[in-house]
Parts: sequence; C-alpha cells; structure tokens
Amino acid sequence: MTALFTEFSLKDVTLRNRIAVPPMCQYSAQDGLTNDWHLVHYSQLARGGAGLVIVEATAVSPEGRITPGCTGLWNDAQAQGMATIAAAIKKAGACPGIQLAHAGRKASANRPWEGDDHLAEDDPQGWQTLSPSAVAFGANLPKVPKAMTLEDIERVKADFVAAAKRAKAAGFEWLELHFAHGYLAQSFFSVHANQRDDQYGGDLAGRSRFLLETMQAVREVWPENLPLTARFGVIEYDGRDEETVSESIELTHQFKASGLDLLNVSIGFSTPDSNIPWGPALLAPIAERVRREVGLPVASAWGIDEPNLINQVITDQQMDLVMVGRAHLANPHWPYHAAKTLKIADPAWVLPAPYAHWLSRYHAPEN
Ligand code: 8OZ
Repeated sequence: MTALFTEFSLKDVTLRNRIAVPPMCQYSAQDGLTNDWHLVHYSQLARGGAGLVIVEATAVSPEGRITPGCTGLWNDAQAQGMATIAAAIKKAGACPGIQLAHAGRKASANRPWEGDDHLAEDDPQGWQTLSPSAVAFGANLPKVPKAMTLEDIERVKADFVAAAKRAKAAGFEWLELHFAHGYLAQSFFSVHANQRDDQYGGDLAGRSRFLLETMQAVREVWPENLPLTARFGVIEYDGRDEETVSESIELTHQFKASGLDLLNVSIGFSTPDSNIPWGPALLAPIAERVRREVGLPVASAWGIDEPNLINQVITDQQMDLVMVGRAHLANPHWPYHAAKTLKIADPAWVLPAPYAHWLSRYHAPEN
C-alpha cells in the first residue's frame, strides 16, 4: 500500500490517509463569524479527499485576531457557524479540526492583500495588542504591544479554555493550539519577544510556562479520547538555531507530559531578521528529530507539495502526517492528483462518488 494513503489513528480518531490540510487564514469573516465563503471552502477541501481538514487560526478573543477578518470562537453565535462547517467536513469523510489562536503583537493588522501591515493607530477598526513584553515585532508590524499583566495572562488562558469547550460543542474532533508563527504563545517562548523578569520569562522554564499552563488547562476540558495537538515553531533561522531547536525539543517533552498527542512542527517567525532556507521539505529532518527524540507523532508543512517527496517522507517515518496547504488552494482535489501521480489503483475513488464515477470511466485504464 502506498504509504501516503494508509490510515492513521490517534486516540479515537482514524484518518483515511496521511494528508492533512493545515489551517490557512481566509481573512473573510466579520466579527469573528464565518459565512458562506468558509462553508464552501472547507467543504470543498474535505471533498478533495484529505484525511484531516483543520479550520484556520480562530481567535479565542477579539484582540487575539490577526485581522478584523479572522474567525473567532469567543461567543456562541460563532460556535454555531463553526458547527455547520465541522459537520460538512465530517460528512465529506475527513476529520474536522480547528486551530485556536491568539495573535499577540502581530494582531490588529490589515488583511494581507490590503497592506499586510498593522492597522493605523487611529483606525477605528484597530485595537491594543498584547505580548509578554512591550517590544514590537518590527518591519511591517511596528505597533508596540502592551506588556501583559498576570491578570491578562490568566484571562487569555481562560479564553483558550472557553474556546476549546466551544470547539468541542461545535463538533470538532481534532484541536490544534496555535503556538507558532510569532503569535502570542510563540512570543512567550521567543527571546526576541519575551523580556519579562517574572515567572513567565527568563530561562527556558519561564519562557515555557504560558504555553504549558495553557495546554494543561485546555487538556482538562478537551476530551481525553480526542487528539490535542499544537503547531509550534521549533526553529527561527535567526543564527541561533541549534540552541532554539534543543530548547524546543526539551519543551516538546513537557508538552507530551502535559497530554499533547501530536506536534505540528513549524517555524517561529518571531523576528523579521530571519533567513529561511526555503526548499523542498526543509523541515523534514527537524520533524524527524522531534519525532525520534521525543517519541511523539509529528506533522509538518512548508516546501512539501510534490506527491513522490511527500510519500517518501511518510515511508521513511520522518512524519506521521503531511500538511499540504497551498497546493490544496491551487487544486482542492490535490489528493486525487497525488493518487494519480503515485499510481494507486482507482485513484478517482479518493474523491466522493459523484465525482469519482465520472473520472473512473470513459477512458483507458489510468494505471
Ligand atoms: C505563516 C507565517 C506567518 C503567519 C498563521 C497567518 O499561522 C499565519 C502565518 C503563517 O495563521
């Protein structure tokens, strides 16, 4: 059997294959509410055949949104909209997942196609951003955030817990905490953002505390039989990579002890001064190292959209799942494309019957 198309089980969830659609912000919500765009988008991705479809970074509070167009789960109306999406993903045969997020100092931004920078200070749509310390990201995101008080920290943790409960009630079966990409949690971990001198900063234990406490609090309300996962930037490509990766691996051991079921290995994006060596499967060796050293299932994205390469990464057990994002936007039926490329039997049948029967007849055998 072609490795990419083998099932993968985690807790009580069994995915039909190793293809996952990672969270990809659509910046198309209003007041955190989803609409027809999201329903069609996620239904289409699930119908494409992936085993897991993770709904975009969904903010746990209004100030946790990246842009005014980000989805949220801080009220019940938002949860109702999300329930429709979770049901559609499930009906199409994929596992419905969702990523919960707080954008920290990268929040209060314009949509990427409307500037990709912070909203102007006097923009009525903008808001005060939060971060461990009053240090701006810089470059296109110059807003200086408010340094969080201990009360702010408690409130944001409680917001993650409340959003996780809503995600469960909405029917999601896979939860991903957004601990990556320079947003709030990654900022607590990052020496580029965290200059605190209290128990939430300083050494590795201090910079890990917010992430671990949030994860442990969410684990208490997220069902034990469903996967709790996190996306975390294990490397910054900022010139101090060996130190960051070994600290990240140490923290991942503690994630595992806190009940994490899988790590989505990513890049920190905590500083504009990074030099990312973009290339095919650039994170595969690091994901494999986390998987081996921590003994935790891993997934990863970036530079990985060619079916033979992806299948090899699964065959070699570098990753348990592959996150295929932008290739899915280019072709929502990417799993069918992969199945044909990998010459699996009856490739059309990775798609739903109303498509598969057309694609499987009136031509010479494909393989
Ligand atoms: C990659 C790099 C920076 C940000 C997200 C919009 O994680 C992002 C993002 C992705 O939601």
